[in-house]
Amino acid sequence: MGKATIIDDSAYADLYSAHVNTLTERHDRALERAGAGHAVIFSGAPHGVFLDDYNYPFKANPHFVSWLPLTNTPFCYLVYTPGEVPVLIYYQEKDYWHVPPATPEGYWPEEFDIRVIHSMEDATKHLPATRDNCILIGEITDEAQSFGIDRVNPGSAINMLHFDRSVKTGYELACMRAASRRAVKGHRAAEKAFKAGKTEFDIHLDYCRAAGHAENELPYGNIVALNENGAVLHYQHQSHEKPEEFRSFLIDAGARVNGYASDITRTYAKEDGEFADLVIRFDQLQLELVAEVKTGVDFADLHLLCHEKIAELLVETDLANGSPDALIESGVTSAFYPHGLGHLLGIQVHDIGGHMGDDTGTTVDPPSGHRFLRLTRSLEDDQVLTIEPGLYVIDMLLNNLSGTPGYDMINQKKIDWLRPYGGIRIEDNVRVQKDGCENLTRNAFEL
Ligand SMILES: [Mn+2]
Repeated sequence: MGKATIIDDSAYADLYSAHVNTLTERHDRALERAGAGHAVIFSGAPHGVFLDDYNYPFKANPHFVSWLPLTNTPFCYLVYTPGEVPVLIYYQEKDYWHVPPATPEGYWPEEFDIRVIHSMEDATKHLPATRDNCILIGEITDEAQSFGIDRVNPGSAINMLHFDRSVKTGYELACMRAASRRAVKGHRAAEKAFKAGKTEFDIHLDYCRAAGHAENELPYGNIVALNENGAVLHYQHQSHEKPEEFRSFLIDAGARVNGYASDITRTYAKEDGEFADLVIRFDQLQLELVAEVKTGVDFADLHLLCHEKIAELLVETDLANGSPDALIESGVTSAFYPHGLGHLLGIQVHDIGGHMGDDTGTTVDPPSGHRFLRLTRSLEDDQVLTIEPGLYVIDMLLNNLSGTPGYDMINQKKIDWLRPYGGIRIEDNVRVQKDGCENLTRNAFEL
């Protein structure tokens, strides 16, 4: 991502140095556990398209981005040695086909000893001489890029870094608040475009323009779904066709600031009426779940609480009948709500480490019957995660209930009413605190 005009860098300068200190402590511990003296973190290499001379959009190594707000600089190396200023080997290709990476500037360069190189082979001069005392962190597809370092991504160090990364520094929180604000500009434009009767494709373009993102800079492909399309969880098209009737609109779209993502979903009704009321009711349900977020809560329990709330809502709206327990055990709630309540968020949209039990690499599986739950950890201060309950008419899953006790609990007539609206999902990004949480997304919408 280039420098965005809507972001004021001065806000980060005061926080960045403390962020680097936290990374320093985390890498000291990781190196100690790995029994190594240096961490060499590779920014990544572009991936070429089969039988073509183009590359896929570049995605930087998240370990590299955690140190530096550089999301578009391939073939760079960050060398960390405990007690020393980290060295950035900065590859500025001499290239007249492309614009080479800019000369380092902004709030971050003063934290590093920057060595600009113009040819990749020159990286070797700046790497620690004792390669067997190094670990390499990154995706290495060409042996030449490892410069003779044999220990690549050792679990002893990587697990610790992944586990720690869920807890955000003040700098990261500032970036993520800004990422929510940036996405909200897009969401407002998208809502307006929906109300004006635009196609999914045009709503998508309005979103990108307002968020100030080219498509490749988005943290994930926008989900822009009118009517029935809202029932497809990862609906991947943006139709150029105008539907005959506009009933509902589900948009799941985020933004990035300094490499940190937001991930926000909203659902709108075109007109007042029963579906609009259901969206309001669902918004309350989502806020009830957000209110449960605080330090020490087991996220898997929160996901199960969401199923209880969905069960109550199904009965209240006449979509199904039965006790909450019966609706959950028979798989009815899972048919209407077949994904997890949320996930860790950060540099990656589904940030790594959601199933980790501790920093050694043990994992905690989701509860049985809930294999899509991406977060099973006990919540800690300053973790950032999403809360995103959903309710959809997915005929494939409802039909699977056929021949089971659950089938008699669902009300086909009411489901027929809801089907043309697709579904509802409401997703906020929240920061865990001792006695509650900071809702980055709602705060951004209130501005
Ligand atoms: Mn999400």
